[in-house]
Amino acid sequence: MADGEGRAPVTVHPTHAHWGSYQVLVRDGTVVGVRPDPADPAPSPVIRNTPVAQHHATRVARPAVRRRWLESGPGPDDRRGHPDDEYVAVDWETALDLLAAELDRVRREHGGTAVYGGSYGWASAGRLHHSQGQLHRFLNTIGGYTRSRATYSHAAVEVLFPHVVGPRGGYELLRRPPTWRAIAEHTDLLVSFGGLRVSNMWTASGGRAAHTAEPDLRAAAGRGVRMVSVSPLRDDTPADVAAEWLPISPGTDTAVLLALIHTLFADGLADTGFLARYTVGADELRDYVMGDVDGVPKSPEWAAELSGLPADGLRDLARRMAAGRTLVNVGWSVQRARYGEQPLWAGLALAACLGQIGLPGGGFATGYGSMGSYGGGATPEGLPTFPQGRNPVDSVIPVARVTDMLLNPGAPFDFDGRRLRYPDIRLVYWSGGNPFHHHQDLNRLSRAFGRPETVVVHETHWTATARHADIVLPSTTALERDDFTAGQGDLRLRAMPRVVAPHGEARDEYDVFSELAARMGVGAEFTEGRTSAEWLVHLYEEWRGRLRAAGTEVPPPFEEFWAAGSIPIPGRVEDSALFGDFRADPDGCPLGTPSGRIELYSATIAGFGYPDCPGRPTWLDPEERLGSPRSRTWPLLLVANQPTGRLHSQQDMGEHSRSEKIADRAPIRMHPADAAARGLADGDVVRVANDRGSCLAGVRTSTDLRPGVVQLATGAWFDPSGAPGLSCVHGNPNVLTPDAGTSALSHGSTGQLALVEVERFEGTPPPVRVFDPPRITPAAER
Ligand SMILES: Nc1nc2c(c(=O)[nH]1)N[C@H]1C(S)=C(S)[C@@H](COP(=O)(O)OP(=O)(O)OC[C@H]3O[C@@H](n4cnc5c(=O)[nH]c(N)nc54)[C@H](O)[C@@H]3O)O[C@H]1N2
Ligand SMILES: Nc1nc2c(c(=O)[nH]1)N[C@H]1C(S)=C(S)[C@@H](COP(=O)(O)OP(=O)(O)OC[C@H]3O[C@@H](n4cnc5c(=O)[nH]c(N)nc54)[C@H](O)[C@@H]3O)O[C@H]1N2
Ligand SMILES: [Mo]
Repeated sequence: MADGEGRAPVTVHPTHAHWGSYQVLVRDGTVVGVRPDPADPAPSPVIRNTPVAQHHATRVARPAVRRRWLESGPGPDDRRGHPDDEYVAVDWETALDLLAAELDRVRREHGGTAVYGGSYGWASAGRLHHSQGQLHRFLNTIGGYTRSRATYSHAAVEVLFPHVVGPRGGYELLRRPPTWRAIAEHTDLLVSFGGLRVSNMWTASGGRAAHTAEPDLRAAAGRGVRMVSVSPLRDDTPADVAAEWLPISPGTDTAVLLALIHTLFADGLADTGFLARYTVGADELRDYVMGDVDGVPKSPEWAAELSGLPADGLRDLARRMAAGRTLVNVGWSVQRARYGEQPLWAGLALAACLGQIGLPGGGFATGYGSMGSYGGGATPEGLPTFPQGRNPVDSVIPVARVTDMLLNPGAPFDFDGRRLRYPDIRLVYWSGGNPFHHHQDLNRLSRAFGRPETVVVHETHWTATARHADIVLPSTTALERDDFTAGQGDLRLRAMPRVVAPHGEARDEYDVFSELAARMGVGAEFTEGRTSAEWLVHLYEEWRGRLRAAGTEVPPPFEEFWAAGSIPIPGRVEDSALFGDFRADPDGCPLGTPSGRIELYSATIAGFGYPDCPGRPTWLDPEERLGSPRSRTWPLLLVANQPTGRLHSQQDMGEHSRSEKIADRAPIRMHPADAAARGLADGDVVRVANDRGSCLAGVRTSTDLRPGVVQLATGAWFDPSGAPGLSCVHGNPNVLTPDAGTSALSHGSTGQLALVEVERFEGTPPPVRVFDPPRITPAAER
């Protein structure tokens, strides 16, 4: 109905994102507001970002080509990403002709290996229009590409655990841990390294029909589960839930875990029966922990020096862990640091010494508090999935080695027992990710992006990554197309009907790739003759067929699902024990490790001979920690964790995200004592710096941090438009973080921790310019 002023009526539309299901209010084709889904028990405030982001000036409205590339042709160019660089708007025909010809040139002259199509990133929810799936299928169809392996989230989990609990065990650790309800029922003590961060549980890949994790966490606490939060930030776990806060010095979890093991052995509390029956390497572990190997007992006193946690408290904690049903959780953040494999392996070893692996609500897990889906059940029969085809090119890098790859073509490197070489990349293709959000040492990444001959980016918005591209193609947002979504372990499959018309000339990736494929002579292979509407039905029906074959309850036909808006996902399971079958019958259900058991010592890993990842859990002293030699120059330890204002860098211009900023800058939290020592107060604009770069940020003091630790979450759009010597005026912590892998085993990202110094910024801070679009000339004026 029109309102009294004769304006068009507001309509209400359900939609679904990685941050949850919600309703979008639309008037006259414009998103004017949002409302939480009335059925969501714990909606995320992040939904408030959508109205501004959907129609923001930084939306990519038309295809655009960098003027220098257009005029000089492909080639290395150090000016990529320069804030004053200029683009020329072109029509779709021109853009697609240029791109098809360039892709064809590169594949003919250099082969598919020369195309980097890893394109890591979260993009938007949706089973069909998921950017990576679209791009990978397209690149496979035209001859293949260099791909990336594993994730920024938990690469060390993905590479280490197949060695120590077997491939299936590694998969189940991520996908089928005890549910929150099993914890409520069975667990006495949940000790979480990295806390149980409620804002992180807003998020799940593909979203979740309802935010169940926080209510389930509170219910578990209400039923008497005691929670110990080992973390530099008090508010990583809600105050009413955390029984105790152990304010650990970041980067020292392995020392603490080894000390807990030390106490179990020293007090005769280690479950030697379990160790003998279910593990190999317990003697090696014991000798190392007790100091027989290097003369250093890994005692609570030893760990207290490193971690800043009192030795008596650690000893007491180990005894309490042995006294009841205990679940050890190592959050993903803890492995996103140098030697990140070690706290995972040490956490598993601690749980093995407690002898509770395979018991309901006990043992080891990795991911509570990191993702809303973790502990929310599993969907073992899978979800409808867009097929990506086969990549004929056998060229791969660990995902976080992208800068190394671009800077060092041909250089050898070690990775999970293999010796590989970096390919010589001529064309970088990104769709649905923002490396200038997610990668470390952004100044180095920016130099690396100067090396390829061509950079192609599909984006909804003019991110810093789009501003490093030669060809930028405008993508629809999830609100502008028909799709459906569900996350791992989700409760319901949910339709995502289009809410508004595409912005400007934005197109669905599927349509763009269909046209490119046609130009390159493989149109029919890419589309298989289907429109995107037909693909939706096809994916759904194929999934139905799979469920039918598995003997699971069969969901209704597509039309019924689409009309209903959502349907329950059949075949969900809610487990209470991980490794329960192995515990019941270790010989009949061995793990897929060489020994068939849990490997506390791995001859395979030892055989790789990596100094940064030996054959058993080991304390290796990282550079980026308080008290290290490097900390004499850069005395504060920055925690660069996930933002509360948004998902990563997405919708950073939105209302909720901007409401957290201080003087337009990302907030940096500091202990009042650290602020006072530098003459700083709340609201001050500061320069955060180390030898890799510097950024501006706004001070917020808080006693919720361990002194010496400062916190600047990720996701402020990288803005290099300030004065020389200032890498980012907006507050992106990745100008400060180290571009080093966890180890040669998994090469995971180490973006969580970086030593820095903080000082007042004198004078008027340069304005944030990244929320203005770049300079774009209409084609006619070229
Ligand atoms: N320092 C530090 N760095 C970190 C981390 C950390 O802990 N510390 N965490 C890391 C982790 S765990 C992760 S997962 C990464 C996340 O890094 P990313 O996943 O790269 O971050 P996003 O901001 O989600 O990037 C997604 C991009 O896709 C775009 N997009 C959305 N929908 C579409 C679409 O339909 N089509 C196209 N073409 N584009 C679309 C968005 O505009 C956005 O720019 O960051 C990592 N970086
Ligand atoms: N709102 C929101 N939710 C998200 C995301 C988002 O961008 N926004 N991103 C999602 C993604 S892709 C992922 S992978 C997950 C990541 O999930 P996590 O990796 O668990 O998340 P973080 O927020 O990076 O880290 C959690 C906490 O670990 C603590 N920590 C840091 N270093 C150490 C350490 O050395 N030792 C200990 N004990 N604690 C430490 C920090 O205080 C930090 O707040 O989050 C997901 N959830
Ligand atoms: Mo992640």
